Amino acid sequence: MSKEHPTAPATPPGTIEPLVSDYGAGGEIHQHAAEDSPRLTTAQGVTISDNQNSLRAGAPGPTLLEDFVLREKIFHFDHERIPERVVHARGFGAHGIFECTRAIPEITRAAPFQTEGKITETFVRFSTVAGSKGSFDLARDVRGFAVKFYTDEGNWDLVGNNIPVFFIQDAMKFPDLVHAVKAAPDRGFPQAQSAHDNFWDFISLTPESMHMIMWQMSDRTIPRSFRTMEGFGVHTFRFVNAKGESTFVKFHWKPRQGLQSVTWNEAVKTNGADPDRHRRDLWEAIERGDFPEWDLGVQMFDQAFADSFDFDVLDPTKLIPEEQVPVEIIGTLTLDRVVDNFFAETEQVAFCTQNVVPGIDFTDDPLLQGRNFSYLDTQLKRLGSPNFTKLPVNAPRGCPVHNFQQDGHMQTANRKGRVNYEPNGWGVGPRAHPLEGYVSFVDKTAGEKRRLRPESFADHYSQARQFYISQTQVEKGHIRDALIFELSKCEVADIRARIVAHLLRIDTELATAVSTGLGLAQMPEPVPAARPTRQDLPASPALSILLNGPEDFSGRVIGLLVSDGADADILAALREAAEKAGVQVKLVAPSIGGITDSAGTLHPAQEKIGGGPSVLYDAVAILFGKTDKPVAANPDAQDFLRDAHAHCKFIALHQADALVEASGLSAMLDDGYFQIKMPQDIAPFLENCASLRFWAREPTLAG
Ligand code: HDE
Repeated sequence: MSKEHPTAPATPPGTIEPLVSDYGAGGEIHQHAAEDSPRLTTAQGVTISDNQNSLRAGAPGPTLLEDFVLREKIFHFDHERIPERVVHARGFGAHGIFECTRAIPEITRAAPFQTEGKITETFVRFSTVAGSKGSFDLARDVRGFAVKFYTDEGNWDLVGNNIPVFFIQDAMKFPDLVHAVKAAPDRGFPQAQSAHDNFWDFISLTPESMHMIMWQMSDRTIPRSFRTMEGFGVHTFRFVNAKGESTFVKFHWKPRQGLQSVTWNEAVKTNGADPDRHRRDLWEAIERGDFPEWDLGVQMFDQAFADSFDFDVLDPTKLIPEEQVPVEIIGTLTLDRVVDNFFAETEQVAFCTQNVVPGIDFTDDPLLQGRNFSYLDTQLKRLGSPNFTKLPVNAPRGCPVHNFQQDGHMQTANRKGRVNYEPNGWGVGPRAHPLEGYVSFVDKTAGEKRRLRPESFADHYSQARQFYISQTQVEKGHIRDALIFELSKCEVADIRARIVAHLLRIDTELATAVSTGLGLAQMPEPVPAARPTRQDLPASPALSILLNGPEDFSGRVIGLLVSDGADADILAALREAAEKAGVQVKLVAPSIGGITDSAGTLHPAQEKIGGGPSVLYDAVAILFGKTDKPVAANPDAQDFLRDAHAHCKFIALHQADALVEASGLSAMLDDGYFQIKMPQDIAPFLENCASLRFWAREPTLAG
């Protein structure tokens, strides 16, 4: 254990010996450390005698400039912050391992895919895009899904998102896109949202964004958890084998937990109830050993397919439907370790799309090419020195690093000796290796030097339509509602109309519904389009969240609202059945001290009513004692039930009639409700929970 940074004791805070304080003769406080505790020191290693009082000339008297202990402590504190990421500022990281489940050496020589069973260490950072570091987790926003593979042949960063396409086709537009979505420069708001004029103004003038907009307005941007979302490399990359032959590849992360999102109303309320919802969820899952897993899938294709495909595979606003090129699983990522220190790891991790290893190469996707400049550049600004590659979270692990790069701010690894150049006649130092080294795929390029956008990038609406028609009715309704919500936040009526003019190119029914929802005075003309929208592209079920949900209810949480006298047998049976199913039960009670059940057993609560609203749970159960009237009158208890109802959750009830009535729901009980009369009634409730929501209720909520 380092003397400088002792790790926290294992003993819980309440049992730690308090430091003894007393007033000395001069009125100053002395603190006596326990003899065996490590000494508190300055950064220079000098033991500090008093960490509570600055050096003063008398009492009261001026503080002395001479007090180097005080000055050093405050100086360091003053410099604790580094610039937050210009996008993806709010993120959460975890360590994991990648296991190759299908070796593909004939296709790529990339180290992680050479042998079945091969393990590669990884670090993953999930993020929102638009909000600042201190914003809330459930913003309607794209999520970053960045993975660093510490391979045997160097670091490979697959810096992806949870949506397989992007807003723009050329890096040139990125600063404008980001300026438009982030807080307006004059007022500094709104924070972490796209529901404002600048964003929609930009979008309305950027037809290529319409495919991404369909995804962004879908529930993909309000995931239930980082654990329940997909990840995508977005661009077409190249796999390159030992012979130098290339295969195009698109990367997919498929969550073994199944896809799951929340509803918009739930997201808004969750941001108040627990702004750290997603990071807490990931932390808790890993800490309890319920390690989240994703399969790595690849869509592989050759130039002949690229030439025959309806769209340009280098256009990042397009995807290749899985039904057309199957996603082949080649490995599994398991997140099994939380970070030791948020700053050192999550904050200082530096992903760069240019970090590739032999076997992985770029394509001419103009967005990818621009990113390759941006990431290295931004890390220098953020981390302050080109030596950020030496930070433990960024340093390669599976291979040595030898080069003649030297000096610079915060250098910690200079070579010894006089030789710092290559080639040198001293016979010292590393040399390049033409066979083992990274060789770019040999590609012919020719063309006029011009600022241009290829013709093949010109169809902006066909895949937007394809995404829309691939959704279930419920999901289509959510896209419509999201558009109405967001555009209703735009003060300029013309912006609303301009978006509807784009929607007309995608789906008339959607455009009409949005126009009605916005109360547009008249339907605008469709925007002029470079290409007509193709009506013949088939629906792709892989694009729906609801068609790709979990197989069971494991990894989910039931919120159990209880009161004193709750039936002991039912409570025990629910807990037992849930545990068997890998489901957590969290008790929400009138007081955090808990309740006493009908058998007289005390059950401590995890939340007090109000602190644990039902938005935090995947399903709810209400288990009251015989005298539940006072709890039924509690507005927070009523919100608990009303929200669970409004969010289409499955609800189990035992002796909860008074609450149902007080919540105004007596006439609304449907097949998503389960009356628990005896312990045996729990099984059907839990079985139904696997489908996550009782969507049949949704139409009854309208108005
Ligand atoms: Fe990024 N992006 N990006 N981006 N991006 C950054 O790098 C950029 C794009 C993505 O958890 C920045 O370290 C440009 C697409 C993720 O640390 C910056 C363009 C995709 C993360 C940057 C794009 C992404 C970033 C800010 C258009 C999905 C967070 C801080 C040409 C495939 C990584 C940083 C983390 C972060 C630039 C577009 C994903 C400024 C110029 C497309 C997941 O370098």
